[in-house]
Amino acid sequence: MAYVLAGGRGSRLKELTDTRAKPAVYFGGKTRIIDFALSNAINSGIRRIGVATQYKAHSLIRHLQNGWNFFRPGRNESFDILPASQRVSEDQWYAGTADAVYQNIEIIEDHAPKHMVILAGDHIYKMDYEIMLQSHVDSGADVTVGCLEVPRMEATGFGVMHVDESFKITDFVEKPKDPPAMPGRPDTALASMGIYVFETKFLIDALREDAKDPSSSRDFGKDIVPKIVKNGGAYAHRFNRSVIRSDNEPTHEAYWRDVGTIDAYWQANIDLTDVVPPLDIYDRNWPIWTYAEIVPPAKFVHDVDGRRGVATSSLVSGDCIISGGSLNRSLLFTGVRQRSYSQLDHAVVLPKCRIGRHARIKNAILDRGVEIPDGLVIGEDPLLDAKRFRRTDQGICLVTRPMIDKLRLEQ
Ligand code: ADQ
Ligand code: ADP
Repeated sequence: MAYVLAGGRGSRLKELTDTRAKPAVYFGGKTRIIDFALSNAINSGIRRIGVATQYKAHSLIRHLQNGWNFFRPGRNESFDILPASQRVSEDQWYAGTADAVYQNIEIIEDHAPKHMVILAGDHIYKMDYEIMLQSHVDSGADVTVGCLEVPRMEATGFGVMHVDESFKITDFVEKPKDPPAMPGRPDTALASMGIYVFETKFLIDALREDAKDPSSSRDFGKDIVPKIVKNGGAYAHRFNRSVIRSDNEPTHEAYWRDVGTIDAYWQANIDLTDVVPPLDIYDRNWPIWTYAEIVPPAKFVHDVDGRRGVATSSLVSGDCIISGGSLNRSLLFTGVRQRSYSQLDHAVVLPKCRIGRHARIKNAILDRGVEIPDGLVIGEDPLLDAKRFRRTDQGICLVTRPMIDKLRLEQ
């Protein structure tokens, strides 16, 4: 059984997570972030899935009900959406990630899976969990922690570990200020991906034990995993470093992104417009499942001179109409309308946005349903942008509906 933790706040994504949890944030043109973990589970052959939700869960739950409701109990399949504060007591939310599993122990016992794969619902990657499960069985570990190498200075936000030659974890620190390096590699640290494999019985015993400890914060990374490391039962599983792309070109860097900040989110989306992107979403052997509305094709209409109405190096989803506008290195989600003489450059445009005539937008993220007034310019005047929108130090502007409403009132 896969158990997906999807309750985090994702507060570093600022206004993008004002109305939706991070796992429900749109990514890659047609999908949402959580679709990656769920698709990995499906593609790995897992047919029992639970999703623990908490903050701002409405958009997420609606997405799960629309798109992930195809499991058949009669074939030993199940899909449980498990919102916080509704089962054990009315006012008790999930204290931490371990508590989000602990509060649903009865549901897990009901399904009686032999193993549990605990996943995070907020990372972009493609991974075969069966290989990790096999390595868990082979090593006889109590817990197997998915891990990858990251630059040491970026490891402060992760669980960081040391392993011996057999990949047994000898040391684990959650979010260290000064992350320990890998032996002989001063600039690299081995970071936890926040995904774990347990035998179910072991996991339930560990959760019940942890629940008795009043000093515990009920978190996998802070409490459960460090205790098992102390007892010598934790092993690391290195995320596959060489993957074969759909065009049979092997790539050697395993793609995994947290997309936890506006800059990282913008970059990971824009990366998809590369000639050969590091993340292949066209791989028919590893489809990313999602809920997709039934929509007509994208349409391109040229302007009177016949020069505009074009997209270059861009991804354009269904139901978009580019009528006399142009876009380059941009990604349009479903149902965007872009009108004459407007220009998009390095723009991530979420569903149902409208781009008015003569608007020019560069290095920006437009949240769902934003209507850009005729002639608005974004990405050319840093001071003005910072006043009107959420502008990052790297110069990326996040634009939301309330920001545009405010702008209209002022003008
Ligand atoms: P963090 O990144 O801090 O560390 P955390 O906030 O614990 O992750 O969230 C992990 C996952 O659980 C996320 O998918 C989040 O949405 C979800 N979640 C958080 N709180 C929840 C709650 N109360 N109820 C339900 N779901 C919840 C973890 C590990 C680190 C590891 C990183 C990798 O602790 O060791 O390095 O993930 O990103
Ligand atoms: P602009 O103001 O940028 O010129 P419009 O929105 O008036 O753009 O649309 C121009 C052309 O785009 C229309 O004449 C039509 O061919 C096409 N178009 C616009 N909206 C639709 C629609 N809803 N369905 C089909 N085609 C459309």
